[in-house]
Amino acid sequence: MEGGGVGNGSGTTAGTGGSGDDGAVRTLPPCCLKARASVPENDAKCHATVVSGWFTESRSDNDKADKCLYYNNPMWPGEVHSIKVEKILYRGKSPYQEVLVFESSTYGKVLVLDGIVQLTDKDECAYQEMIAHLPLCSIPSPKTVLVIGGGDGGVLREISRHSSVEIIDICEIDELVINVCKEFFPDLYFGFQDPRVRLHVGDAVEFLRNAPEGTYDAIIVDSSDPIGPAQELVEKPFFETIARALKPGGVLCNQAESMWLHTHLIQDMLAICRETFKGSVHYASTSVPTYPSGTIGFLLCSKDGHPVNFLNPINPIEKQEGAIKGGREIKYYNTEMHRAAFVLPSFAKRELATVYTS
Ligand code: JA2
Repeated sequence: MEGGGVGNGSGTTAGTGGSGDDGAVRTLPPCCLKARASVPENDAKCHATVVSGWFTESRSDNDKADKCLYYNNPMWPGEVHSIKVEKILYRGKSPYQEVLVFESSTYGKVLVLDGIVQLTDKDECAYQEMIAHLPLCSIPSPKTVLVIGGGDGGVLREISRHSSVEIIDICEIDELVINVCKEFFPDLYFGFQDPRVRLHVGDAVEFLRNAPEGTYDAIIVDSSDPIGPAQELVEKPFFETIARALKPGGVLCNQAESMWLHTHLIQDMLAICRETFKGSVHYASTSVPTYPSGTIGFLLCSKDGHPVNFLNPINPIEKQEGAIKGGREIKYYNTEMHRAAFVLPSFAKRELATVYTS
């Protein structure tokens, strides 16, 4: 499948700074991307390309594509993923990233940022519903919610099913993502039409720094992979600003990659969150066929205050008056899926055990 991939060269060691206080320099595992992502040669090759009717994630630019070389993404080395294209609908570039939208043969419309699939019509429900309802169904009556990223609007759509919610702030850095989703993904952009939504276009770190302490009941970090604009969003200072902005007993749900591909990254994030959040910290996952390895996870954290038992939702979606919003039924989430999301296979249990709380 893969020939000479991007990022298989040098530059694989760096101080992660992440979980340890010892300042030790250690070898980055293949999934820990930042050192590799910053190699300009790699950046230059990470472009979305459609060749012979197929989109391939992080394929090389056109001249290399002619030679049928596939350049793998440093976050999932040794594999590439392709989706059959019916029609390219949009290609553009913002100051932050390349944006591509195409109609696929089997997954409906697909949104791609910097060569990486972000969502498809067919399976977006499994991601958006879980990232929103896992935190919001775990606390009694969420009122103030912040979404970081999420410029497609899907997470807003799901939050708006919760009638207790009064304010939904969203901080998305890239206005082009919002505008493109408005045009091509009306079922997601629909989320922006809720009058409780307040849109802030800008940098999340700065937004959080300016947020008064103890503002939010829940913060949802719907970020793309930590290469490019989302790089800072897996680091300790970011989690500290999140914790500061949460109310006592407030919760964080953070996109946390795949247990098949990114154990080291998940371990680092779990360790940082255990230091930062004094309540509970858990990893949950959901099944998204168009993401590499077909699964993606979330970190669920609570600030000290009222204890939060994420594993047993006390604010069930079935009791939400506004749960069926705009006639759109919930497709994926239910209370059983909520509980099941925290059940880990044995290998992941073992690998996360060193940093896991039960
Ligand atoms: N996709 C997004 C987003 C925020 C704004 C726009 C698109 C995602 N968050 C999730 C991406 C997961 C990628 C897995 N490889």
